[in-house]
Amino acid sequence: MITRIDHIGIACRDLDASIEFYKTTYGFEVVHSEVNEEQGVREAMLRINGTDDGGASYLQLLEPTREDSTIAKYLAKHGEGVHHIAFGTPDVVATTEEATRTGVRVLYPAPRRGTSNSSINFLHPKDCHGVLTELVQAADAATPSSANSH
Ligand code: CMX
Ligand code: CO
Repeated sequence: MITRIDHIGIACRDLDASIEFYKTTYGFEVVHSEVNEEQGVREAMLRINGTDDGGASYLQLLEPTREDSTIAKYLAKHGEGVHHIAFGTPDVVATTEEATRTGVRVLYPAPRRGTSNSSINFLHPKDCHGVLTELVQAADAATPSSANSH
């Protein structure tokens, strides 16, 4: 089940320059930043709307940390721009299984660590009409089993 847009991921050559652009043009503020070495990114999350309880929507600005990373490869081929969309779900494993059943390729056999210790997986863009699609379960999202225990 997908419940919201979590973020739009944007590939940047210079993270600080992109942050400055979104601040100057729209007044968006960085609410979180981190380096995710597994994904090869330095990233900043800019909140667009919502609250901090996992219900917000963000822009995720992504700068590569190494030349062999996904974002570096994307920048070399396409230049800066929208890289992926990310849907929020309370259960990333169940949602990826639903996608697999419809014939869409899921990129990881099990979820990996995303921003702020979220659990993430990706659907292949070639199976999603050209859109790289991320599925995100927030770290504090209640899973169906834990929700039932209350
Ligand atoms: N959106 C749409 N199409 C894309 C794409 C994207 N972001 N990235 C690649 N493609 C297309 C390419 O254009 C290419 O199409 P053609 O064959 O028609 O030219 C095809 O997919 C293969 O592209 P590639 O450059 O050879 O790229 P790879 O197959 O090596 O990688 C993918 C593509 C999706 C497997 C890889 O980007 C990936 O593993 N993504 C998931 C991880 C990720 O994106 N991490 C960074 C963000 C982390 C976060 O959000 O927290
Ligand atoms: Co993302």
